[in-house]
Amino acid sequence: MGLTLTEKIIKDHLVVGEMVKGTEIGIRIDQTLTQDSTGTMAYMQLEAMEVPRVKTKRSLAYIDHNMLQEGPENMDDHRYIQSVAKKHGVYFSKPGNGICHQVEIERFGVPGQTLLGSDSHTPTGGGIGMLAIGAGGLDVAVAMAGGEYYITMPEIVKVELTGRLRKGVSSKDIILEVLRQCTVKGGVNKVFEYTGDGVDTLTVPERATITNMGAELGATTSVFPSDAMTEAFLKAQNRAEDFVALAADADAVYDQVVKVDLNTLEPLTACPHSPDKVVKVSELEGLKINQVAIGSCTNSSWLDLMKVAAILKGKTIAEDVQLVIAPGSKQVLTMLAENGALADLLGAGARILECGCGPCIGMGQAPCTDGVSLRTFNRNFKGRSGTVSADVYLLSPETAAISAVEGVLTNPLGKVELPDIEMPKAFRINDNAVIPPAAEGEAVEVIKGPNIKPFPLANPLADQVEGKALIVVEDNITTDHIMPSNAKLLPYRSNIPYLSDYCLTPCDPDFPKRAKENGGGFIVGGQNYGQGSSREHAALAPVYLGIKGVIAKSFARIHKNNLINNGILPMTFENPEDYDKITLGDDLVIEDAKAQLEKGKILLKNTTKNETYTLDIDVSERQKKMLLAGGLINLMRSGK
Ligand code: MIC
Ligand code: SF4
Repeated sequence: MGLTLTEKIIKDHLVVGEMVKGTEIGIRIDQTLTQDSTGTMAYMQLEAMEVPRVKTKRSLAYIDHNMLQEGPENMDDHRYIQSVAKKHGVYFSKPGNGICHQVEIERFGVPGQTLLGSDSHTPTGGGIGMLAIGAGGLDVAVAMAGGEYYITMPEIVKVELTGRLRKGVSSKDIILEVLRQCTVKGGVNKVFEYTGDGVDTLTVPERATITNMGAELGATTSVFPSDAMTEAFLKAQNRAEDFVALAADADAVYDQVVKVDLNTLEPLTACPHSPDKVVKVSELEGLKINQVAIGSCTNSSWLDLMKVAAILKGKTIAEDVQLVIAPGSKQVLTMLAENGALADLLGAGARILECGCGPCIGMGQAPCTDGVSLRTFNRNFKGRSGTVSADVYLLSPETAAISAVEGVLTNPLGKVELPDIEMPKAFRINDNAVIPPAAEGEAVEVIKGPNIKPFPLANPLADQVEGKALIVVEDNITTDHIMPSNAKLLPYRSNIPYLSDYCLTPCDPDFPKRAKENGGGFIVGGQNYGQGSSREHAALAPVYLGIKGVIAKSFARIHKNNLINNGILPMTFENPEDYDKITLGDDLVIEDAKAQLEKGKILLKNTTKNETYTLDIDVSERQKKMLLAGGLINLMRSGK
């Protein structure tokens, strides 16, 4: 029986367990990446492990999120990350060099290697044939220290692309179609592997758009084969030596099949407030808009912005529309400047932002009150743009650009005449914003600003775990709800005590106060609790507030791991109807918690209602040890 591409890469990296679906396996990690808003915690955790030099083939620290420097906090974080990277053997990508995932594809991604990143969109690397996975900072710190990364051996979904996209339809529409079919919880513990003759027609940056937004499926990752397109891209990046041909065997067996016919695919958009609320652009055509934002790690490549420039050339954006564009990298922006496309963007009235995440994470450019914002990004959760009343639609660069001109949501099919844009034979290469680590790290001084506070640690698991239900929330709660991020809060990513006062406040402004007054307790959630960002802060802030367990109908993968790594019990209802029986303020008790954890079944007593619910705690033996010790760092310190 043949192997899928995913299985081949896993087989090459397997260090613990066997490739049996649904069981826990440990894989060796070749490369890691961090970004600034998760990086400070990850490097503090690495420091706590007392490992002098990273043991990966390459580790990179990018600065791309916290770039609005209103006070000293963000640059203090940059300085800390730069110094700690230099000391411990990590390459440092300076602010302005670009968004981590875009730069990784351009300059560092190697087909067939594994990449672990403290950012949920790390799977972007699947566009160049890597097995690239997003994780919490602590897992990335462990990988830097040479430890394996644990995943559930995934089911493999075959996504069969047939035909060729029409002009005006783009790879963003492909991933929106997959999201429409599979939803934001359809990918948990699955890898989406792209096959079919349609794959041959897609360039690496187009593939990267798809693997990037595969994160919104909740998938472990997504991957494309490494083929002639990959080779051409690597050659053009002057990295021909990194190429290796990779594909699934012809007789590979898949667990699920998803089909997309590129010939008939139409421009699509994800409506507020979820990336899977996908409809055809034609169904909403004419919707009045206020803002268009082009960029993010999904759609900020040279090819994307060349298409935008071609649409905007010689035109003027509509009077009532603001258009902002954040190019994905210094390479992209330099090439647009050199070939004149930048002048076309500026000529049409676009505001050019620096190369970084910017508006995608609410770092500026918040829309107006009740504003309609069209974005080429990957997430449109309520409030993420910085304006709670705004409606954000996710769509392709082509749809965004033509709509900016028309002032209303416009279907690019038939409306735009795009020229043939050929991929460059040679990209503009200048890696002078990537600072290599010191040859000898000992002498390097790590500089920590006053806003950088130690991360909290949970207590070892008690025999009796008790507390109130401090909040009861609905399905699909994101880590943006649990630990909101915006221009005001991002500067405090290194300061959990400060951030904890905002924990879950989009759901209930009184939650932090209530948690503190009661000395901690439980969170009760619905399906897919913790989807979205990998931010470990969504576990660290609850640790600081004394949260002992989260009881949900189901969990998103990265957040569940973050809870376990930090000593919070992730429990699911055996009987989902029990969710409805718990009300805010109920007193909950787990007796004999250690023994119950061992069994993997927990009886939760609701002493207010005099009821008992059966909960599952689906964790491996390795994870049980962490939960008993109060998290991974405590476990390591105890030497067990
Ligand atoms: C995001 O897109 O939500 C982020 C900001 O990149 C996060 C990381 C973070 O919260 O710092 C992610 O995707 O993991
Ligand atoms: Fe940055 Fe947005 Fe990509 Fe997250 S999704 S890495 S905030 S560009």
